[in-house]
Amino acid sequence: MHLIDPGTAGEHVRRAATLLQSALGASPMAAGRASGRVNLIGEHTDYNQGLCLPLALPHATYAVVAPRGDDQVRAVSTLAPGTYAGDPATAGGWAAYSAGVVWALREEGLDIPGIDMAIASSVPVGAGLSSSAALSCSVAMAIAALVGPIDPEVMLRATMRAEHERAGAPTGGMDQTVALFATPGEALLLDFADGSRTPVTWAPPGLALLVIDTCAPHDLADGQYAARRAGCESAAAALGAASLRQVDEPALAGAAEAWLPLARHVVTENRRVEEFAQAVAAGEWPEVGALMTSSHESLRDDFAVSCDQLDVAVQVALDTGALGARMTGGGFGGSAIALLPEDRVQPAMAAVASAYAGRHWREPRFLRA
Ligand code: GAF
Repeated sequence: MHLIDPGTAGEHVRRAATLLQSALGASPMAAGRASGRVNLIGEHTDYNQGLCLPLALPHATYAVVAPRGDDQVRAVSTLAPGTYAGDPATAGGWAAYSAGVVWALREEGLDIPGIDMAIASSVPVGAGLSSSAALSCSVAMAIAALVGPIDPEVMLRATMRAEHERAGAPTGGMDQTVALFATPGEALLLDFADGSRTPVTWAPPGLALLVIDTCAPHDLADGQYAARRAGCESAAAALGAASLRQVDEPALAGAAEAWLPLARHVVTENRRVEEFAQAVAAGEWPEVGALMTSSHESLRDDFAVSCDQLDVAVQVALDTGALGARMTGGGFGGSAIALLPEDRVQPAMAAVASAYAGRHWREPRFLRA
């Protein structure tokens, strides 16, 4: 049982550069970096014009690139076997998030040459910590370093298009936004109604944010995520609102339709994000923890995106002294976060590992945000 180390930028860039040379025979000309994230609170709100508060991890993905003489892309990664080679307009799977970014930047009207690229990362893959956005944004950053500055808003649109149109995951933009706009360790209060991005100081004294990767499989392109998004859109339409951001709690009173639990989660979650930001600013850490736990209950009971591994991680962390705990990210597997006194971190890790072993689940992994 150990904590996943973010490593250093130098070490990851060297590994990627060595791979570029050995697998593709190319010399790196530029590099880019983008962070993974945990979301402190505000889940499944981004595509409802709502509020969320992600925190950029020290764990990051690094891309190194070299220009080619044609318009093709080749991509290799220390995390995936094989090489993607071909027209970036047809890239799928993990290549949607690497080669697909070249396609998307061209769609945005930029003149991007063919690219050879290699990737290294310390963001655990499939853990709900935004490894996909860290990948696509590191590629966009490396290409910007190669061809000259690219407007970050164009990079945001392009990385989102790669995910929507090449990978087929209709996500909301939180992950790419934090990857492109937050520095490591920085939390950003994102408002998807007015587009504002407000830095929030996250430094709970004497407390640690433990990330528990349940290692339960998680896939945002498998239809469950899209179904929740469509359900929210139906709820807003039935309520005569442009999005659930325009809906308040009294407006839900008396509703009995099937979409009610989805709408109730989104509407109450937006309120929890506001209360959480106020509690952080006031240093009211027990309240911060309580809001995290309420968010988890809402995601479990109303939005139905939790799973047994997440629920057990949250409960065991709370039983071990966490002020609060919740699933983070899209759900259906992935990771939970727990706000713990420093001296409860090791006991919580041991207790979660033992609870998982007792249920014959895959061994969880841990990192610190
Ligand atoms: C995933 C998506 F990529 C985000 O856009 C967001 O909707 C999140 O799930 C849930 O809050 O990470």
